Amino acid sequence: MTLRETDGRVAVLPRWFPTNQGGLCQKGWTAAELLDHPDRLTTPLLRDPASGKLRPASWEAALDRVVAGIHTVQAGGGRDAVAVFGGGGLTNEKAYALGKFARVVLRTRHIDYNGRFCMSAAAAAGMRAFGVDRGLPFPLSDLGTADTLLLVGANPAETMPPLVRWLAEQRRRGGKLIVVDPRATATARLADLHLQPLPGTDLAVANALLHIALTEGFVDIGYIAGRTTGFDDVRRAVAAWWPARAEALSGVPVADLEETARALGTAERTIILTARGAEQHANGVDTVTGYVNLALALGLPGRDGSGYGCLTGQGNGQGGREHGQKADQLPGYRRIDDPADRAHVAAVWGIPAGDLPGPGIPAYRLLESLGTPDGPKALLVFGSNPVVSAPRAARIESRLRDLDLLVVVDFLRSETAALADVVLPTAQWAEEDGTMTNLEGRVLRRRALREPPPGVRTDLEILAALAVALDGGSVRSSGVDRGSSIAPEPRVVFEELRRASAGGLADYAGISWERIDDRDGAFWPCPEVDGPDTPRLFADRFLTPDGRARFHAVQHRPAAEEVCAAYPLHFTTGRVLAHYQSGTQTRRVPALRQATPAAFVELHPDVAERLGVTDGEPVRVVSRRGEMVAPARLSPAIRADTVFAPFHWGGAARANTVTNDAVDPISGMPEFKICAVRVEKVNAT
Ligand SMILES: Nc1nc2c(c(=O)[nH]1)N[C@H]1C(S)=C(S)[C@@H](COP(=O)(O)OP(=O)(O)OC[C@H]3O[C@@H](n4cnc5c(=O)[nH]c(N)nc54)[C@H](O)[C@@H]3O)O[C@H]1N2
Ligand SMILES: Nc1nc2c(c(=O)[nH]1)N[C@H]1C(S)=C(S)[C@@H](COP(=O)(O)OP(=O)(O)OC[C@H]3O[C@@H](n4cnc5c(=O)[nH]c(N)nc54)[C@H](O)[C@@H]3O)O[C@H]1N2
Ligand SMILES: [Mo]
Repeated sequence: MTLRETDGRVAVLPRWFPTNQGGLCQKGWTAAELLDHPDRLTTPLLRDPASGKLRPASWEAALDRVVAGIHTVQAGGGRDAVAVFGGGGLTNEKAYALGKFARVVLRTRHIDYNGRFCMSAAAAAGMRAFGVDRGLPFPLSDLGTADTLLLVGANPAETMPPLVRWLAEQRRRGGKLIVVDPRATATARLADLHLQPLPGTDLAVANALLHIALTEGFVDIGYIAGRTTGFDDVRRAVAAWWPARAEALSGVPVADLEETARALGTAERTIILTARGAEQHANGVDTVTGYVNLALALGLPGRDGSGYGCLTGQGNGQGGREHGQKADQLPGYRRIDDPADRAHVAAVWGIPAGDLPGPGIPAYRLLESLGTPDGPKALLVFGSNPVVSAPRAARIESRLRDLDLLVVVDFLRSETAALADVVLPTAQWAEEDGTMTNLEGRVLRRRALREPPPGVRTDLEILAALAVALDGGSVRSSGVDRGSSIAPEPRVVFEELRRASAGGLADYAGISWERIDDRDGAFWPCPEVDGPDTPRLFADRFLTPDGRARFHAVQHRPAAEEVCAAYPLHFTTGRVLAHYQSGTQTRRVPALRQATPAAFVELHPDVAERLGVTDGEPVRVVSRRGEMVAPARLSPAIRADTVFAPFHWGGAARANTVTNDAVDPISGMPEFKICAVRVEKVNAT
């Protein structure tokens, strides 16, 4: 988008770009309304010990409080007593600086971020199959030319509206769109075929599709032999997935499974995409792997106009997962437990490799450990609102309250900021330069329109100031200048990021801000300034050591929590068009609030009738963790054994009070998309 400021008023204008072709969604059109919003934080806040309230304070007093708090907890509990929590909305520069700040200045192993709740299942599956994790290994426009497009657990009509033009283009050219979702969403209504499985059964569906592809002879034997390893195990694993068995588990009719397998297997150009519906499960990595296996068996990845991809979520959901805010990661997708990777990054950072901490722990486990005897006692949050967005959120809220020091850097008073000891006001997206990497792995520039309001600092300025103030305390080690390790200027940070990522999987070495400006961004890997970038991966080889993609045999597992007499319904969660994430931003925009003023519980009319509930009447959704209350929204579009709620609200309507905190054993992804509940009429008790 382009922003224009006239007489102090900022207008949003759509901009033509290869991905959106001038399209914006309602949240884009209204995004500038928060820049001068009355709720905007313009001064640091400190919790007053006497009243217990947050009170405006000077930057000096606020930073002093942060530094003293960090020194105290590290003196008592060692370096790992401080933890950092980041976000996939941060620019590449900020994500990189945050990881460096944790490892070089705080010297803690504890850093992770909200992408763990978002991209981690697909990321882990992509790494183990292809040797790299790039959401789409091809440009988004390929969707428009797909003859068959399968969307599994994705609702882009509400979550990525500008993408819908590619679905329309695909349909216009005669392509077939198949959507897999327990609800007949706005996206499913665009499809030729809608499979409506029970939540948590996507892997059974994938294995049955591959079973049918094998039986009917759609698999690409030459591709499997020439470009992959491990197919024999997968063939054995799917042999027992007769379509009727998958139908019994998922409720998807055999005829629909067969139609899907044939559409995938006979098309010239076939694309399979997953999103959070399939991924946010305690078996998320295996479920994605099931669809990757299917794509590989059909010979899709690397074939022109075909492939597997995952629809990446947040504004910088891709770049945010590449440059070191993940517990086990260093910039450029380097691994913090790999000696050569540590040596490379330590050299760029000017510290001995031995000074780098080891891997930390994934987001939910980190949040759950806060304030416990063995866990961190201080937490710094940049770009997340876990009080609303973490699974089993009441427990996380109480862990945050147990901390000795909670610092939240935000431009609004989020539910998490409301619990903080120190809140630091930061700049918004229109007020700072930087880069973001989109769902195609394309690095883009974001230019500042204006200065932040007086009294507000950027995230980088805050990190730089903290580094200076903390140096000389508990983190001092001889001969290393940690105080000046974080540059406040985004461009300086980007230049360093290029060097730190050089030679890594996500190699930005050849990408300069000028190069991005001159063209429509640049796709990583891009190792040479004068060399090409990489819009398409896998044409000749995969990024595994032997260049072959790896099949992994995977089997369906039941949800971590199954329905029973006391909790007879399946509960799943997700998004609505008008709101974004934990809602901190969109709940404050009048037009968006008007579009969807409050949370709701989507119920099938048969369930409502059984409960004696009418449309709009408040209902209580109860799980073993807790309950939420919101008006019932009756809809025949949802399965009768499943209820749905959006997660954009806090307080009594917080869906995450109800969700289960089971996590995927490989990725740490929480099971946001299924748990067992009962629904009650509120005035009945
Ligand atoms: N309006 C809006 N847009 C957004 C966001 C937002 O908050 N609001 N957030 C952004 C971010 S960070 C992300 S990650 C993306 C997410 O984008 P999506 O993945 O498209 O969003 P969700 O609504 O979380 O989930 C998609 C669908 O999964 C379905 N689903 C639930 N359980 C299951 C299941 O077990 N199997 C299958 N197959 N489907 C299931 C839900 O019914 C839902 O329609 O959206 C991005 N865009
Ligand atoms: N039940 C359920 N829960 C879910 C999901 C689900 O589908 N169901 N989806 C999960 C997913 S995919 C995601 S991505 C998470 C997202 O959930 P959160 O991590 O809570 O994401 P946001 O609401 O975007 O929180 C960002 C916060 O940081 C602030 N912020 C924005 N930009 C910046 C910045 O540049 N710097 C700083 N310092 N602050 C900034 C915003 O004002 C906001 O308060 O929720 C997860 N939770
Ligand atoms: Mo996300």
